[in-house]
Amino acid sequence: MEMYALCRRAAAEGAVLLKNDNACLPFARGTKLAVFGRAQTFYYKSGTGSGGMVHIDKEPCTIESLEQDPALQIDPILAAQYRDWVKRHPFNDGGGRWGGEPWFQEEMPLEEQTVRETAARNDAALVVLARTAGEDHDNADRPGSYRLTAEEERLLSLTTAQFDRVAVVLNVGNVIDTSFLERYPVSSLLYVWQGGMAGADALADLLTGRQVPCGKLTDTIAFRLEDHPAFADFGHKRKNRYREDIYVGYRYFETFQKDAVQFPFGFGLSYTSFEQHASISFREGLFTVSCTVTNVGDRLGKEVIQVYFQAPCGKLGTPSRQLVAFAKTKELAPNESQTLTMSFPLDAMASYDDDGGVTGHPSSYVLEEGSYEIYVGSDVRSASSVYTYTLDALRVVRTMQPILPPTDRFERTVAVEVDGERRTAKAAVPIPHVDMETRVAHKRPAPLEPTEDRGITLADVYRKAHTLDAFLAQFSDADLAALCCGEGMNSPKATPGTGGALGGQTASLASFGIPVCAVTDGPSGLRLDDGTKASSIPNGTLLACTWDTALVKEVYTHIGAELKAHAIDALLGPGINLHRHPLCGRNFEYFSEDPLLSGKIAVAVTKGVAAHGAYATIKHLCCNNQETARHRTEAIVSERALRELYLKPFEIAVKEGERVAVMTAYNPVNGFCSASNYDIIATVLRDEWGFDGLVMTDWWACCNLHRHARRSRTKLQAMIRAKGDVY
Ligand code: BMA
Repeated sequence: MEMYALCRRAAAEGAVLLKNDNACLPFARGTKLAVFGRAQTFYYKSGTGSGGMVHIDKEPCTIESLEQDPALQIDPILAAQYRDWVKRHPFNDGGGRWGGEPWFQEEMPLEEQTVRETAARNDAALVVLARTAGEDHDNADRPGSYRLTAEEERLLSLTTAQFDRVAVVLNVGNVIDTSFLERYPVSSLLYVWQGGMAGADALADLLTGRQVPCGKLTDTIAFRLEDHPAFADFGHKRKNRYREDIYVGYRYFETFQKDAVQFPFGFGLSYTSFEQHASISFREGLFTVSCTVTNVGDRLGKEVIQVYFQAPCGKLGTPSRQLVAFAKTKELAPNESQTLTMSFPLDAMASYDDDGGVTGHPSSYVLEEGSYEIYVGSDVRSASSVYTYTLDALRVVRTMQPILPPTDRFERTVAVEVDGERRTAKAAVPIPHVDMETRVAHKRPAPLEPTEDRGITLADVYRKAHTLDAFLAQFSDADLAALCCGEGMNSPKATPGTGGALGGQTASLASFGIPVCAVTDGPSGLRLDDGTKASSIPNGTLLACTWDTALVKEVYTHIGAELKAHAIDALLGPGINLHRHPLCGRNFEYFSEDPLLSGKIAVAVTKGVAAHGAYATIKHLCCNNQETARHRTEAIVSERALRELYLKPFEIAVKEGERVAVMTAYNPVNGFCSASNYDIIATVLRDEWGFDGLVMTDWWACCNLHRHARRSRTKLQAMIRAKGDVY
């Protein structure tokens, strides 16, 4: 499918319909529609920073797409009033300074009389609210960011007072406060996120019913921001103790605070409705879920089936739900059925004992004895139990090397079972003794005996005419040092406008036949700072909300073709850090609060990019979960939370993806800068996961050789020691 049409379909498939009273949507053909909200005069195709900035021929604009749509009659008087007002209050891009763009654009004040007159002329109202965010800037718990501005509140108040049907559309990068649903009788609520170059057209397709919403939330939406478990430990400039531990998102809310949830993880409405019947079998350590979905409504539609489990609370304490598999139907006509098959191994339900062996098996993934409940459904809350697997005795699945002990003592959330209910409790985070310096010393590779230039080239190594060691032994120290440093942005040695160049950037390295490799951002399309045009695709959150790995792969296959056409070897994306907190400025690039979904979408991205020979760079390893003080704020995390949550998407992408490169994060984790973090790169990524691909740092990242040692942008031996490749 041609790229624009594909992006248009993808942008529609990732939209999430959360409310649709009295089938307000889709608007029937010929509906006279009044479009409110100054955000109609533009469209956020992505967030700001490196995850955006894709140059395209024509920027999308919501009101233009709606006016051009033959199925809608847009009120011309109101549209003119907005255009006229915006002429006097133009879009504020912060003067084009990096990170200068505000998160929102000022709302046009409305008179009650205007709304009353407009209501007399129209059948329904559409209210467009929009937000952006991005690199270097988190969102904030204030009007114009997470919260509505006074003008936006007034807009909702006046429109819901004058119109029987009001649909609210959110063109946003992050989840924002939707408590307004409790204050105003809004009929429909549709998250369209930031849908790339075709996003405004996709919105028209959804409002007219040409496309049926089938997106599902990849985050829990809580009524109150302060109920989010990471609320107290987010945004600090020096350190954040991850005291919520593994209880992030629905792992917290479904276990401890169900009533704080406005919309649950995995939830999304359609214009039609489905019935499902699931069965499950278990053979040789593998569960296979079979679910037959039937469209029992009167419109085409797609459904996403999700499989969750609840492990026994046991000694470790576990969440009430964990996503373990999912699949999406094809487009089903009314009365049409499709049977989806999803499987997962018993071992996928293991938990990691980082607590000095409270289960008797320290540093091990274990399956504690007890009942494992399997749930199947179309969101985490309504999924129903289809099977109970009982384990008579604890099983050790795998014993690991303990890594990266937290650098602070603090109390973390744990789950304890009281009268059959799981309650939060606090327990001291374990600080296992890990003598990394000794381990590093033992693993130092033997030095190569240098030789003179024997004329061995990289191509000879590729052809296996010579070993890599024989090739490298020819290098001078200056050659070796040059190989460890990239350059850019906009290096003249690589495709113009790209974010970085690495490999054979010196005459000497080039003489050994090492090509110059070009790398460029980003997750929402090729960012070419010289203005070269490229396809601007839907943002990461939107693509994840499709829950459709085949579609994501198809979109990124086109990105792979564009990379090849521009002689670019690696895309600096996908960003796969977890949505640990709703305010993180880069959530729009990232996928979800859930590690499995994040990992599986990442795998699809890598397979798409690889289709034409390029690499995808999974980033930022790890715990880049906020933008405030992102270069220096330390993430202090338990080993269990690292392994079960923050490393997990990277593990899945490395083990199941294709042509994967890795970018480490700016921030330190438990005292060590990610760029030079021996345990994350050498112990886990290289030794445990067997990754032998390229590991690059983030741009101008800091390194440190010892825990909490002074951080420096020149101490690259720390990066090399940790088995990173390129600074
Ligand atoms: C850094 C990070 C990365 C990005 C890189 C190159 O600041 O934001 O995500 O890929 O710049 O632009």
